[in-house]
Amino acid sequence: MKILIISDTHGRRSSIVKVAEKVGEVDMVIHLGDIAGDLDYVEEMFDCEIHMIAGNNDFMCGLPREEELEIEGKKVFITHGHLHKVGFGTDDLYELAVRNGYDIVLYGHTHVQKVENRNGIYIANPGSLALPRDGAEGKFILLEFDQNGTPFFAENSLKREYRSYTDWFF
Ligand SMILES: [Mn+2]
Repeated sequence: MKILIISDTHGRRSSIVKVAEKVGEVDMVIHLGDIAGDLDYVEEMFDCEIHMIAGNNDFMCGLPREEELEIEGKKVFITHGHLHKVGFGTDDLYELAVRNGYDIVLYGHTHVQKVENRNGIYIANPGSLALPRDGAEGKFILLEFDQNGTPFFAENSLKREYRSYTDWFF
């Protein structure tokens, strides 16, 4: 199962087009907020299961602020992050994960790509597809699982040839 994780597209549709062209077919898309009106556009671009949540710039869009998912037997929590002080780090999210038994927490908002494994809990931010603060190129993550169910986060940018677990190990 190949999952595209994106965030903070802020109305820049070209970034959504670029990532769709780059990754080709995926099994699921998760958008972590600050979509800025492009909900329908995201739905159009990908023909698969899509989960989107509201960021601090998504007003009256009808999206949930946060969502709990089960993916490949893992308990996954998705949030934009502005309600969890992510500007100061991921301590809040980590504590939330411990309290609720989440295996994986995905967030955005900082526009900086970051994957952490804190005592076995994965906390990952794909960065911003449109307005990265960690370089010139839009960032995204491809999430896959190996046969033991271990998640594998491939940190990607729009510029580089994309990397995925399957490409590396098979
Ligand atoms: Mn934001």
